[in-house]
Amino acid sequence: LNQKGCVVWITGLSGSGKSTLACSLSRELYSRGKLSYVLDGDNLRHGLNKDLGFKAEERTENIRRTGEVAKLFADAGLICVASLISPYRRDRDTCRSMLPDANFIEARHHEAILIVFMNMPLELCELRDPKGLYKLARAGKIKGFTGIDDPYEPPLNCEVHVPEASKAIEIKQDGDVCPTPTVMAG
Ligand code: GGZ
Repeated sequence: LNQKGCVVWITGLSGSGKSTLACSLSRELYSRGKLSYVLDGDNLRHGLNKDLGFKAEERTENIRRTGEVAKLFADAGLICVASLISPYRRDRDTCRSMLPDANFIEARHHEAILIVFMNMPLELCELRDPKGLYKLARAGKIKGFTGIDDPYEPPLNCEVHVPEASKAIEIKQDGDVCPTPTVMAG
């Protein structure tokens, strides 16, 4: 196996298309003969992170744990695609500090992290609302929902910026948000 491990960390609001991008990225990598593994926030919360809720310190622990697992996958030589809201800059920085910077990937010959920012406006995520969670949050039935009454801090130093929906995301008739292939190239 001639593959260097790395972490692709996808951050963005609920409904911004993170999971869809993670999934298509993983499929594309497979078709190019690369081993990858997707760590999806929502899925991890059913197992590894099932003891965690959505208070700030719980989100921090969620990101820290996932970052450690992502590092293990990268150490094993896989491309680990992590898709979590990861709303707090400090938590994403913690993950970054666990892994060498992507700028050094060639020089250092081992794992690195790339932060991908799904820059989807709240209005569009809310319009899409695939699980009806924004509706519940607006009705006050979910407290501390990211973008509604809990903050999302956009990255200041991401390696990949997926621009807002009008340019890069196509909303299909069935309501699925699908990142265009151009986003994934390179
Ligand atoms: C944000 C919430 C919340 C609150 C439940 N805030 O879009 P989804 O539904 O399927 O994925 C979201 C998921 C967020 O899990 P993460 O592990 O990615 O979050 S974080 O990185 O902030 O720790 C959403 C659902 O859980 N969900 N309650 N209050 N998202």
